[in-house]
Amino acid sequence: MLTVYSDRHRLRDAKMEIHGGEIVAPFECPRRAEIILERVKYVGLGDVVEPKDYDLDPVLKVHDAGYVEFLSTCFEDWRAAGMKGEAIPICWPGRTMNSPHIPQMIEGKIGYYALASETTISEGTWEAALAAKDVALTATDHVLSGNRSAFALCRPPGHHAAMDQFGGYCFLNNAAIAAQYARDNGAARVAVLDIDFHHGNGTQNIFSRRSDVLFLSIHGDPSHAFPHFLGYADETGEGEGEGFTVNYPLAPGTPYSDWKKALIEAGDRIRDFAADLLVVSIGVDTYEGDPISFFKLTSDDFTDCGAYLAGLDLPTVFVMEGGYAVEEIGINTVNLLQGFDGAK
Ligand code: OKP
Ligand code: ZN
Repeated sequence: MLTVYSDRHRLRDAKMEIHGGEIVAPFECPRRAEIILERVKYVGLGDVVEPKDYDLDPVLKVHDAGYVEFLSTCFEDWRAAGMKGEAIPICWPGRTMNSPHIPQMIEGKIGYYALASETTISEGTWEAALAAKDVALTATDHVLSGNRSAFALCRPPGHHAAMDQFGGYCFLNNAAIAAQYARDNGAARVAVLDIDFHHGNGTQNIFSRRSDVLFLSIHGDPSHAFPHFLGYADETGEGEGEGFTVNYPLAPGTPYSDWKKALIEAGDRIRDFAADLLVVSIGVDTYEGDPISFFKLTSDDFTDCGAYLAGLDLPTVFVMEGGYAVEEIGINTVNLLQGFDGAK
């Protein structure tokens, strides 16, 4: 399988995250992508190529223009306002303050465009997010031109990024950008299967009113896990998109045997939908050793998962999302991709 990788991901190198009431070094760190790349090369998964450059058009198909403008200027605006550290939201238009007004002052503006406060916007974050989008689009073009699969080694991840909100380590929604690009370049029906431990609230937000993109997510029950407010089984899509959002929230301690039942149900839904192309938001924070998650998948389970996905027999774009057991992230991710390749 081809891997698309850019070392511009290193430009996303935040110094802080708020976690457990403390300021800690971010779980989502450059080393994650380096270790995955090392493993790709070590096992000889396939060629590794640089991304091509794409403009903002595919981004603006799924994200709000004001949001994209905000992301591109946030860090300089923050510094211009005299702030010393990384840009971080501390105040939101919460449930009792919903308003269409967008503040001009950066502290208000960042709150308007944020859905969580663990994630800072640091110098270089926007450039890294742009590169991640190029990685996802290059992998998608590879599959649209007739190849069976490609691996977009994206960093930072994307699936929590909504039409106009960042958070959960995500800024641009790489998987949604890829799915929309596939729609605009020959695929009439696209399925996005999100197997990261966390619910893909951003991808759901972007496609919830659409019947041409089926979104499915298997994740930690939001009553016990981030993103806390979305990912329940009763979210099934809205309007024309009713029936095209499918959520599988699973309990703390879920082992692979139960996780796979949800995977098989999701696979059946993808078959019924008759997708032309599959985007997999691949997170390996479902691993038993993940420091911020609560499923019990083993390294070998990822191989089995990859083999199952190959059985869906669809052109498939893998888009990297989470996974925070950094020493094992390469083995777990590449096991899944090798499982897919080995099953063909
Ligand atoms: C991003 B991805 C830890 C709570 C979790 C955000 C998690 C974002 C995960 N203090 N905070 O889906 O892997
Ligand atoms: Zn995750």
